[in-house]
Amino acid sequence: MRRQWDIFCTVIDNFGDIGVCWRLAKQLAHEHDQSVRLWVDDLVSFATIVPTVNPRAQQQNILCIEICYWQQAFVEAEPADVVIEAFACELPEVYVTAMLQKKKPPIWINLEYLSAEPWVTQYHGLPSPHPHFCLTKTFFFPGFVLGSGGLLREKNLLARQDAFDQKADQAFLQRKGLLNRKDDEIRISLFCYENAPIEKFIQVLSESTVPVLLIVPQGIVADRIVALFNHASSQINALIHHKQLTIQIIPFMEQTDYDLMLLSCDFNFVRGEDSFVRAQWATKPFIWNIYPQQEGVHWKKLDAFLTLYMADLPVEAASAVQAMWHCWNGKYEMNSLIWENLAAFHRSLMQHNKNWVNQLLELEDLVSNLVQLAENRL
Ligand code: TRH
Repeated sequence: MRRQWDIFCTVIDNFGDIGVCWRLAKQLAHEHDQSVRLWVDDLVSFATIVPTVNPRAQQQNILCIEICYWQQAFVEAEPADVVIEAFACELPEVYVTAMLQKKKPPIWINLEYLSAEPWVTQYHGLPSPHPHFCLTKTFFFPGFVLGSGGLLREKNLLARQDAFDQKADQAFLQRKGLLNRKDDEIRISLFCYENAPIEKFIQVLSESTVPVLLIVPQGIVADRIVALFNHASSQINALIHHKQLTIQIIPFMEQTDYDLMLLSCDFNFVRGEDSFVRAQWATKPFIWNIYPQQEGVHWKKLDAFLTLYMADLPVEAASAVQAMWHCWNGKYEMNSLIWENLAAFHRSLMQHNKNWVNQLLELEDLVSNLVQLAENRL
């Protein structure tokens, strides 16, 4: 049944919050024929990953989704049938009051951050009554196992990935101005936080026995790399050559193109939540830079994922993956051996990732689960 959905998204920092909400909005509208309104408090960040977004428009329609600028002074709006509060962003007071005034209060869902920790299945779907009003929020936890809310995955994801053959890859490289492939080259996309051992890794890559192309989107990390080489040219589109390593700094891509880049590269360094999930669908070996949290609580999250992901991985490959991920997140110092050990398992990791994806495909996708949950309660 066609329902009205309101998705509320605050951009805390970076692009993950809006990245997730945008995928969610598109899937709800295009695959489940739902009427979607997306409230975002930072249209500039949104326009960085979706350039058709006009950062100055209070209200606009893109791909059949109504996008509204969520201002501090919230304009009154009729609440939808289902309200998604993404990542515990707080709903505007006037909106909550309007929810109360509806004959049938909306289904209110708090979409939480993704985690592989075992407690997720216990908390997924739990109700939380509002302390003052007669409204109940439901906690929705994405995850990698049965009993969690699942992962964002479009219905045509696999077909689109299959269609990305050599010819499509070539066309993609040309369209984005990326360098052509060299024989035996290793192609790496690098998207990470500042806490990753970037300079050390660059040193390691430059000593590689085969040519390496490192593709880096513009930003603080790219700035650091440019500074490392005292490179004179402008940061965006800079090409830096050092021994076996070529670094190409590129403009930040539109989200749909970023997904293609993950398919195009041999290794993907990803971070946060959304690029981390997309790298898994791409099936190329990936290295996760987890969003650092206070008191190191992110380590539990990282190791919980490794435990699940590596359950069927032979021990040598598993320890190569773990060593690289731990180094990349700052547990030990990075060195060539760590990287070479991991790179040596490229082929077996490709196979492992296909199996991992097949395991994930057995779960219902996040948006189908969300629609189901809402329908059950409406
Ligand atoms: O930007 P992030 O660091 O976002 C993070 C996480 O969501 C984290 O959990 C949250 O707490 C924090 O923000 C506030 O990394 P993430 O999640 O991978 O999101 C990046 C988005 O940017 C993703 O949708 C992919 C997109 N992207 C592009 O569209 N083009 C690009 O060139 C690149 C590199 C990324």
